[in-house]
Amino acid sequence: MDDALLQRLHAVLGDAGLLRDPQRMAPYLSDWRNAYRGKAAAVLRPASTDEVAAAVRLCQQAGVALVPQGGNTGLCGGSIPDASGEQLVLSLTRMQRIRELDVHNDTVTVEAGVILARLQQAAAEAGRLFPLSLGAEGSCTVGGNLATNAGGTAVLRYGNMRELTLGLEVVLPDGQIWIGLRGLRKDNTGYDLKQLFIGAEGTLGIITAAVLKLYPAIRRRATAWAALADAESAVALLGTLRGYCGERLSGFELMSRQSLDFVLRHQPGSVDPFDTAYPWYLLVELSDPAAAAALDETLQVALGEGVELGLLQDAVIASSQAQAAALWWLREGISEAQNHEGPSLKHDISVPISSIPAFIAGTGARLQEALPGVRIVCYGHVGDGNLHYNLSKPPGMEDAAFLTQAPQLTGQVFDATLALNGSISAEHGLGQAKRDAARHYKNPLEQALMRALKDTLDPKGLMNPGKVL
Ligand code: FAD
Ligand code: 2HG
Ligand code: ZN
Repeated sequence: MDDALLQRLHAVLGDAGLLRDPQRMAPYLSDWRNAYRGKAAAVLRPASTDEVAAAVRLCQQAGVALVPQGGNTGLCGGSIPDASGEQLVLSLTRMQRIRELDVHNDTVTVEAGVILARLQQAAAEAGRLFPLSLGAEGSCTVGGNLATNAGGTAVLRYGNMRELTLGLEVVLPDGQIWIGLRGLRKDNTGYDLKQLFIGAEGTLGIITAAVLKLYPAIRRRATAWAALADAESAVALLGTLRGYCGERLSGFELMSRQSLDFVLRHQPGSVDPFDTAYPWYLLVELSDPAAAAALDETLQVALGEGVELGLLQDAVIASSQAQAAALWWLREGISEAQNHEGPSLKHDISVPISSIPAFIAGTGARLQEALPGVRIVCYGHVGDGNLHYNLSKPPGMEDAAFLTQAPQLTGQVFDATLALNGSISAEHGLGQAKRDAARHYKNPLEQALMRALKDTLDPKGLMNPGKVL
């Protein structure tokens, strides 16, 4: 790495904006699970859009690659540099301003480094809801949410990040600043350029700010935990609940018994809501802006119908906010609990909702044949057709032996996904984890179109190289 470049960057960004000390750089160079590790010549921490643009221009002139990073909670290694030590991490975490909250337009303009939970809080203080909700919300940033087109537990009702975005500000790979911060719900003036950068995982430019949609604050919630015999029942129940509750159905999360077992084993204070073990569980939530909405009653009637139809084996409705939080913790705690069981092979797949039972039955049987005793931690946003179909080693197996099986196990899962016209990445992106798999599984014409866009916007290939494409 050319020292002159680092000196120029230092002149633009100052001491707080350029880290070279290995100890201070360390947290930026590995991910949450320690599954990906890289090296970097420095970590850049610009504090404004102009500083981002100046840094990008200098790197462009010097031919040095940049790896954008937000909260570093991504699960596919997208924010981690390669092993060369020649790349620079560009962290947006100092860009923390909520620039404007327009209550009458129901929009908020935020900088990329704002933590999602802080944005939710700001919306609540203004009597509004910012609905994106996910387990990492205390650490992930709006920029990362946009770059991965994040999903989470409220997509069923509000859509993913793509659907929550009206405008963007982006520093392009040549250092120009595209200011597309329009808070318009209607704008048919040609191609919808913001959608190019959402879900691009930092390969087309650096998102510095966004205009996001706000919704009415939620004043009433009802939360239930239900037990089921199989995934068919969950899919059938989704239709039944929608019929009863319509738009108020805002959460519909499925978990296998294996998933709950891991939480009960590893998350202190977690308690099984039932005395008996069941094969599958659902967490169902209704929500409404009207404080007077009789949600508990509606949920009771709807779940009663589920029992009558033979879809549910048992159900309990939370009688307090604390109980509701405890039920949500059984769901949100799965990801971390699985880390305690050795390496996990993560598969964030989606199939049409109607195909979920066939996916679960067929893939489970094939995997048990391939590796008897493999523990399938299947859970997720079943109302979106999105399963986290994660695998842990059979009890007693060595980590290394399990990892040698990874390619063939993952191949089985992805083949089954494709056979049902599904996607190998529903909400976490491709990053470095699934780049090669995407080459194999994604339609060649779609890949060629993506490559053409990349080459047009980033001809030198300096924006997060080695990720996605
Ligand atoms: P990072 O991890 O820092 O980066 C992610 C990608 O975005 C990288 O490719 C990076 O280069 C790029 N990037 C970051 N900021 C910018 C920017 N400003 N401009 C351009 N590119 C940028 N994800 C879900 O979708 N749904 C879930 O339910 C969910 N639950 C999770 C639960 C846990 C416990 C954990 C650890 C993760 C979970 N995730 C989930 C994954 C992760 O939180 C999301 O992908 C999140 O959107 C990443 O945000 P981040 O700020 O941490 O981004
Ligand atoms: C969730 O829904 C997240 O809990 C994380 O998307 C999934 O860790 C995972 O595999
Ligand atoms: Zn998820």
